[in-house]
Amino acid sequence: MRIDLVSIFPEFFDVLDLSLIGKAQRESLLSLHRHQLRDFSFDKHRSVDDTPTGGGAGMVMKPEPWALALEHVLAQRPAAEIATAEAPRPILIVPTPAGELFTQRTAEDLATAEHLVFAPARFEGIDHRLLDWAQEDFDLRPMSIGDYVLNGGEAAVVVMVEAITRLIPGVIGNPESLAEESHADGLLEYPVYTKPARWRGRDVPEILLSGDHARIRDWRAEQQDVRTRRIRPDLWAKHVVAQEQKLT
Ligand code: 6GU
Repeated sequence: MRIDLVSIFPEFFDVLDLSLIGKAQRESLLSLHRHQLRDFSFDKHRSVDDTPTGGGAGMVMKPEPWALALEHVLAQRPAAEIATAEAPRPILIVPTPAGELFTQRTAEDLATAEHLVFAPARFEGIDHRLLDWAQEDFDLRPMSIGDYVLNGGEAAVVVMVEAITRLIPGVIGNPESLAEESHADGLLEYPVYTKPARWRGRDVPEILLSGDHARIRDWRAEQQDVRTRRIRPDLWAKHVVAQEQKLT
């Protein structure tokens, strides 16, 4: 997978060189390319923002530096990837609290893509005409990571890139851990324990020491249900509907 990150703070993405995502890059499972948006602004101050047309608070990102940066990204693609009729278009993810909610399902879907481009904005957002323009060459996906406001899209990009890339085959050492974690099956994960069996007067649930794998599996499933009902009634309601649909 190729990922391009365009931002006025490309250093923000240095964290993606750490740990498993860094290793995935060194193993060529993933290639990350950072771009400084200001390199595509050609006025004296390399400015990328201007006042909002129609008035109002804050500043709006100008469309032209974004268009030049995205054209640069398109031109950099290896020849084999450049759109022949069947080749999939790059997906352009624009982080915004006004976007579609990014979930584990979104991450699973995007993990199969060849080429993702992230365009995190600062200020009040990007001139809307840029988004119309970009649809000629990209599959446009405005995305929010939750119902709260960040100062800019960069932190959201780090979240999305981590959630997506860990699903690329080979990035996580033990793929079984992906199947068992929270949200994989629409429920929260069961509680986990390690040695010693008694720690500061607290015991591991006895069943986990029983060696009875069928009962352990049932206990864990029940813990998932109990937790999800209590902590995330919204997820539980969806789960119940999905189970009913499976039965009919
Ligand atoms: Cl994707 N961007 C910004 N700026 N704020 C957000 C967000 C994204 N998702 C939730 N809040």
